[in-house]
Amino acid sequence: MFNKILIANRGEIACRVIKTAHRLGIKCVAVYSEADRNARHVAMADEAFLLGPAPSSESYLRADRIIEICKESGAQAVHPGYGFLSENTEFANACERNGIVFIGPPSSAIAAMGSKSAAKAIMETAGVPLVPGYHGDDQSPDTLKREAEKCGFPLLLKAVAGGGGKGMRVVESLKAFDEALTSACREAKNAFGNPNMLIEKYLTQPRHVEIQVFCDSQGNGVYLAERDCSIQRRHQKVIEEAPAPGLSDDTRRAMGEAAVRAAQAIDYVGAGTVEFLYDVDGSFYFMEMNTRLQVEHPVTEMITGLDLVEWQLRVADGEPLPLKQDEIKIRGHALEARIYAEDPDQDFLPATGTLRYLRTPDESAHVRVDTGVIEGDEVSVYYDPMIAKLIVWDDSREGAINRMVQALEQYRIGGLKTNTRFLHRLADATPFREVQLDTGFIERHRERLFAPGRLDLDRCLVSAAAWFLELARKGDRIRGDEHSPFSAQNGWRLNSEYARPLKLVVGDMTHELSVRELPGEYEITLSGASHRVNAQLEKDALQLVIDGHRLTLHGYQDGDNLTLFHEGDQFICRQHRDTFAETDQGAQGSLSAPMNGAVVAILVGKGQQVEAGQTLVIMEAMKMEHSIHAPHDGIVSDIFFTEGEQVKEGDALIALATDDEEAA
Ligand code: MV4
Repeated sequence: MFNKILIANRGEIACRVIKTAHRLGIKCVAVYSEADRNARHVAMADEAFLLGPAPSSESYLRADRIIEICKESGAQAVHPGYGFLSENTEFANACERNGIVFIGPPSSAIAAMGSKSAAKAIMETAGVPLVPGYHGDDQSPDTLKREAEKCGFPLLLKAVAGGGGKGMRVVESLKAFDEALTSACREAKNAFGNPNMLIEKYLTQPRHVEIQVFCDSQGNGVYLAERDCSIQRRHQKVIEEAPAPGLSDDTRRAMGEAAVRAAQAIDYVGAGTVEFLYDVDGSFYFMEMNTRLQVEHPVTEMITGLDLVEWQLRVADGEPLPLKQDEIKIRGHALEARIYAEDPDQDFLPATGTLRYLRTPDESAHVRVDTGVIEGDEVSVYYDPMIAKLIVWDDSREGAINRMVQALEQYRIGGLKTNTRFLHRLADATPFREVQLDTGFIERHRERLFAPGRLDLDRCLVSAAAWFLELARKGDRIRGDEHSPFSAQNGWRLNSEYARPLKLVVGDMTHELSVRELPGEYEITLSGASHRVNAQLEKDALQLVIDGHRLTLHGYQDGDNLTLFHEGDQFICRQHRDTFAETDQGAQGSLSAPMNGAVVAILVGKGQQVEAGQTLVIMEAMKMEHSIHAPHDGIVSDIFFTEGEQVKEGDALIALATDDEEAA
């Protein structure tokens, strides 16, 4: 077995690989960018080397530098994780040329799966079911049209060089085919440098079911059950589970054996995933094969009890597979939720900032947290804004769902927006519990998933008031804490026989409460109702009894601001201090950057007349583009940045004068 490996990745997967490697007594070399100097994976490794500046192209994608560091550190093998160089054939070849073991498949296998049509040809030979359609080399419009007629409508045009949902187009009828083909080819040529198309019968409600396969260098191959990854948003997986609900043993076996045939058809070695479209009638069709360890591999580990990274290390070191097919058993059900720094209420705009407050659920045989961050870390613009993967297991799917709902309630993050409430809503949704799964789930249940918070406003206000009151009681006022609601500015004092006002601001609403301190409890009055409240604040936990109902809330206070966490939701408020003069933060009429990032395109010029909704600027952050639109008709009166410049959240980008302002 290796005595030292290099992990050519960052974040949770780097930490996860290090954990298994250390358990096997293998030393770990980490690599990091300047933005990751203090990252968890650097701290966990035995040694670490700086790659370069933050941008991936100057750090985690620098194959040459990584090879150099392997030589310098004496690492015998490289684990690429997922993303970055994990499916880069040149890197895999460079490792082989330099006598470094690439912990993954042969580069020939990676290359074979690189083209959709080539992959389908291989699968056809291997007897893997394909969606009815056409994937030939003859790309003449007449041939494609003839094949489209044979296939029938609706059909999907898919770019041969596309993937992950890019370069797909639904064609509803023969009449629409010519124009759709022309436009799809043009898009594919621009996006992938290859206009070639394949045609597939369009499945209207497919599920995404994928098989975990493992092959060793002695020609053995097994499947480790399947995962259902149908809950996706814009081709990003949100919640994954294993096994796929409702999949029969016969279908599991047929799908698994087809997946192993697919892998062995390309002389596969290592961990791989064969993705299938699973149709409502129980049939399944090859979609694509991923030649890396997937993000969602932990759900397979939870139901099989196996460590897939350990298998990767053993197989890469030339060992045979640890188990034969009939020794692989699955038990129970597992779910994984991907916790992201993003704002579901702003179309999942990536969030950046500092994890000022971070509390994770207690880990156990039922709950696992794979994360690359700790409290105080920055979530930067340079990389995927994943905070953690939350994985749960129980004897049944229902039990696992309940574990997930509970664990999400215990996952508390303060300091930046996250998707935990969205995940909680999704996991707890009746249609999800009732296995109404398909790739259109999120869109179909948009209403329920994105509805405003359901917390009882008055109870939250009373709880927040109790928090601030307890803060005072604990003597913060003695330290003259200027954030205390009892500081000199508003003359609020405890131990007074009179009721005193306490104002809390929620959004743009100011709520007036009045508080009277009674022996051992408070009387808090708002909206004409009085509540007897006993409260104890210990660190971030508030023990409350409100009118006899005892509960515990957790909170994160940042100066005047308080976030209370309850039942997977958050209640955010600010204590109102009379002396606090709100100022207009933004320059009048200016459009500011919604997050840290780079200006990639300025689509207007100074003095130009624009219309409401017109795209003015395009920014890039976390590998995603964000358009900034004109909020109203007007004239561009100033532009504050040039293309390519980095901007910070809140920076004014463009000044837009309304026509009458301009006329004045
Ligand atoms: C399809 C399909 C329906 N019919 N192919 C999307 C990404 C790429 N992996 C293939 N995808 C699809 N191919 C046929 N013939 C629907 C999808 C699809 C999808 C598939 C899996 C998971 C999520 C998806 C979201 C949208 C569309």
